[in-house]
Amino acid sequence: MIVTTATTPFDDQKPGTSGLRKKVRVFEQPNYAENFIQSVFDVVEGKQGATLVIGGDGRYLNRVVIQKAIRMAAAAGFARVVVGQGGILSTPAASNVIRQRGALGGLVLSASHNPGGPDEDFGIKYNVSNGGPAPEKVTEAIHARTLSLSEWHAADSADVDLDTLGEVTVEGMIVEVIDPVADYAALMERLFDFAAIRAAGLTVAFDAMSAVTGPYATEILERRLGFAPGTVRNGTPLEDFGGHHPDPNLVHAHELYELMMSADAPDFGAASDGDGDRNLIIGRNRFVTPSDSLAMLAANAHLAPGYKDGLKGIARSMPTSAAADRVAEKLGIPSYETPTGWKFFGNLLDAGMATICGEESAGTGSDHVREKDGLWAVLLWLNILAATGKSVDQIAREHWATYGRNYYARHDYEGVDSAAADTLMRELRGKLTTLPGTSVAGLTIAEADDFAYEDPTDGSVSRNQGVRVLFEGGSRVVFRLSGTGTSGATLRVYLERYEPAGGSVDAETGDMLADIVAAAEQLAAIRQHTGRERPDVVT
Ligand code: VG1
Ligand code: CO
Repeated sequence: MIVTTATTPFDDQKPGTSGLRKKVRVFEQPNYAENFIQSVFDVVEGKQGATLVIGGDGRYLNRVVIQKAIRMAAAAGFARVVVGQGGILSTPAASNVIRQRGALGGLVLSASHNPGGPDEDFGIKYNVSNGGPAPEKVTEAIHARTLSLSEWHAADSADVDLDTLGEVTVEGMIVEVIDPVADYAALMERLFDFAAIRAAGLTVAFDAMSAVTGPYATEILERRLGFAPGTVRNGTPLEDFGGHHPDPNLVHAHELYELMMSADAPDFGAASDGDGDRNLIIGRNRFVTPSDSLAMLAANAHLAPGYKDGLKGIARSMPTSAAADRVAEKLGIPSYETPTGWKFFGNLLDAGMATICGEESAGTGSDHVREKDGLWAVLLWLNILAATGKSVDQIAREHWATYGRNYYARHDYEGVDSAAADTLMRELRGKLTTLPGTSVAGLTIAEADDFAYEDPTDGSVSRNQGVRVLFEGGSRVVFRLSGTGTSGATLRVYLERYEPAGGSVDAETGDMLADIVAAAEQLAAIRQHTGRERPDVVT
């Protein structure tokens, strides 16, 4: 039986950079998850007879919300729900299942790199039929629907056993519980030369951060590629990620970093985030920034079977360093600069305009799915190391000798008072037109703007995507507020300095960025607005 429940709207269900993310306590309010899911189903057309994919990163509330979503999908007219065993699907694996199954879309339950547990974060994101996050026009329609919702519908059925593979029926709808790893691992075997990686004799440390990539990495790295047992660390997904932030950066993955800088370092180290779409790459004694990793992967991708015919184009988000642009230029292919968030890459990938995409926030991916993909980046790196016989350090040094180096860092100020953060951004925006030609901290400002993007495939325009101040000589600072946080505001300050080939390409990042850090402080009065002496996280 389908039951209709009366509800009233919540005024805080606007999806951010990557879906709706809130504290678990917020999601636990009566009707909260149901209202959002109903709004998604009300906006999405073509549900009758269609397939919906559901899975998440295994965090606290994952199973509860999956059961709700299944009952509501049955009421919405879907013919089939495909769900990962145990409720598990990494974000890239969910994207792959949507594509492979010709599904109408999917619900990806995750708050990604945010911590999990009863007092931490949860999230729901809707992905469309290409496997990618819903574009802005869809998320805007979902938000509009949340504001007028008055009822939601669900089958009056018992919980589905998510741990047993196979099919059951809920109110006439088939629920198929699948192995979350198999299709994804098969895709990776098609893209990369597993035999060459196996034969290369590399040693690897992969930190799954007690999050969703554990089962994927164990299957692919330890079973299929034959790396030693123990290669995958923290490989069991936990509802609270062991109390840590599953964020693969130098702060939260510091144990891996210390290992990779030590005398016992293996050849290659990597980590992924809560939902498996990010990657941190550290070679023996060589950290690679995500922006550099994107550029180095693009420059060498042709060495992997899946990319042997070359790339059609490279896309990066605006705050990501311009290192990848130089590779595109050398390859004679177009480069694209998009707003932050993977949803802006989908159209370029669908149109065959870009093959590889990336973000400074440790996200890299390609047209094999429509999400960023942490293990994909790890495997492409391993394929490149195997094909060249070079170390990560050698690849990095040779890259900088050819292209020059984009020194890069991001400074995050977390949990800042929202009103103060808004004032900081408003004041910055207010003076943009007066900045060009002036000097700050010894740097001359060439241009300053608020980034806007016009999608070349459909002409849609996204404004106010971050304040950029470009200095003469190619350095810059970018300011924007995070769209994934769940309490207060997070100010992100992105710092970049270009050093041409033949220049100081082997210096300390902190030294090379010192004047830009000083300029950022003067431009935005960060101390005055936030009361902070220094950033909480430097990546
Ligand atoms: C952050 C990153 C952005 C990324 C987004 C989702 O967004 O900066 O590059 O796409 O997280 O990644 P924001 O708005 O907080 O800066 V994930 O792995 O959290 O899905
Ligand atoms: Co993520």
